Amino acid sequence: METLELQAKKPAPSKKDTSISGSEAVLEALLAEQVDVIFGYPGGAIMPIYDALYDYNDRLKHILVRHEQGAIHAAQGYARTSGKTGVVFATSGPGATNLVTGLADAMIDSTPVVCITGQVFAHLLGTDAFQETDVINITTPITKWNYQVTDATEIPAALAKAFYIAGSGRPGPVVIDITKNAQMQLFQYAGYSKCNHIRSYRPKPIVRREFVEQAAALINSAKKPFVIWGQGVILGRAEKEFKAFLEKSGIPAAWTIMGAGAIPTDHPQSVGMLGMHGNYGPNVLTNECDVLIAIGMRFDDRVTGRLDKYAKQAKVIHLDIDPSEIDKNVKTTVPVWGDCKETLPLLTSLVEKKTYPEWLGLFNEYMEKEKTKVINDELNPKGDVMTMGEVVNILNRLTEGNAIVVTDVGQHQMVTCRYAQFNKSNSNITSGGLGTMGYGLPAAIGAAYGDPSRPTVAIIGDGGFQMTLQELGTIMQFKPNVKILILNNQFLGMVRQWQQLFHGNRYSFVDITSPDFVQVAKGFGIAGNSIKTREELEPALKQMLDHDGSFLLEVFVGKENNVFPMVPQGRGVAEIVLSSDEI
Ligand SMILES: Cc1ncc(C[n+]2csc(CCOP(=O)(O)OP(=O)(O)O)c2C)c(N)n1
Repeated sequence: METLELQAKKPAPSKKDTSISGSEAVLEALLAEQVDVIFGYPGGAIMPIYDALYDYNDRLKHILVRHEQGAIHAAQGYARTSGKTGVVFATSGPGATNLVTGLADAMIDSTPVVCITGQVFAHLLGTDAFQETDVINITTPITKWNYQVTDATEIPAALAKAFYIAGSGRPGPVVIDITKNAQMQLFQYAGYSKCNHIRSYRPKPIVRREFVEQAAALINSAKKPFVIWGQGVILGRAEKEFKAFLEKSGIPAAWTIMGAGAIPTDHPQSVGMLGMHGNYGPNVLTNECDVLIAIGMRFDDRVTGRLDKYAKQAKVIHLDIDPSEIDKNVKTTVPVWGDCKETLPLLTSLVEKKTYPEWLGLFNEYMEKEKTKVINDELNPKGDVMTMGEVVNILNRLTEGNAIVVTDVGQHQMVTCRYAQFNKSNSNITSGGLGTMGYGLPAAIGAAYGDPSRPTVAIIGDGGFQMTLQELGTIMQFKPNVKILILNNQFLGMVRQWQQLFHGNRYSFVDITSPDFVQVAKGFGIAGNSIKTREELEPALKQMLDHDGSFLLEVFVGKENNVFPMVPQGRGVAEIVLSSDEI
């Protein structure tokens, strides 16, 4: 046992000695993978890696977060705006378990993240050692791959695999758990080779041309085809290919929350957002199309509503890189396995150039109805009370739709996704699948590192902000430029909405008291402002955007405003309602 401890002391290397420690091998791997930022938090079981980092500080930027959940959400935000893999360091035990929410979030939203966790000495594994947790078993269902390293010689290959698996095919999170002895162990280092192949792992299924041909034939014979797209288009970097397909085929297209921004929101064929709080037309007309073409989306229940009432009349074409998504929720007529960057151009070459003026017109008619009943009042409210929609609308104007918009979870998230203008891809950063409150602030920090060329605006509720506001400390110390916009309705708004609509107005623990957020920000050296009136809104948003550095703006909005339209839980998409009277 002592020998393991003694290995920490590295003997003076002889000239030909190519030995390095496991910790150095970790950092060499990160350099070879061109990692430019690590989000992390140190502790006992990862101290050798942090010790080595001391000498790599000029080449690897490390952001010390205030909680490991902040580290992984930041890495997720970074991955989503940069298109690269986010990297996290955390210690064993509580450090590693604090990553669990983020891992689950990254898993369900297909976000590439590599988490390196320290672990107790190999000889202590299974002894309930101090800060020992079985990270591998805990994280197995919420990682694309995880692996425990107990011998330093394995580190280069394990990390090469980790980066390959996290970023290839359908991306996802990977955990590499490294015991302390392996971090300290010296070994003969033969360099780092990137991994681009693993036997038994096929990240991209082989495209079957006959399926693409069948899909094209179905599309060419359709009268009312309808495209629904998701994040797969963005993850596949297939925005151009997608636009070319849409513009040749002339088919109206709607997006899932995760797909927002793959083409500009105001594209003439973009007919709105799908799902529980999506637009009226795309939801209703899902049940009227004759061919439904799903691209890089996974038929989440928030998108489909009741499955036995979902698009039963339609033939379904599903393009997906992950064959396990085919027929998972919705029975597919033609499965088009493959990376949509490859399958879309093939499909485009086979579809006829068409337009569907009447069919597209129907979406526009439905949009007019939604405008009259919902959108106009949300964007231009008559009373004095501010709405979330008008805040987002003015923000669109001021940023000209070019901002990175990060949201937390709740009403503000739905309103933002409905009304934000996205001109660029990788702009809508949100926790779609897991719906993790507390995601917004740390994800915005990472998003700002991932793409510092654009303003990052984090739109967060008064509830969710209080879940991870300690990350203001990270902003204070490392100064990423993050504009924080708190839409304060003084309630846990989304839960309150459900209690009002479906639980007979019985408001049970949704009334949340907040601190003076501007004072809190001030405590962290961050400037701020808080406003309650419409006259102040535009100047305050300008002040926030023009401020040199991070800024917190709190806007008080209507306490009991609801988000509509809504597909009430348990109903079909065509049963979407425009107001509470229809429930
Ligand atoms: C970690 C976590 N806990 C609980 C929830 C359930 N939940 C979903 S939305 C919501 C209310 C959010 O309130 P707030 O942050 O104030 O945003 P608002 O809905 O008012 O915009 C809650 C509690 C969640 N999504 N995540």
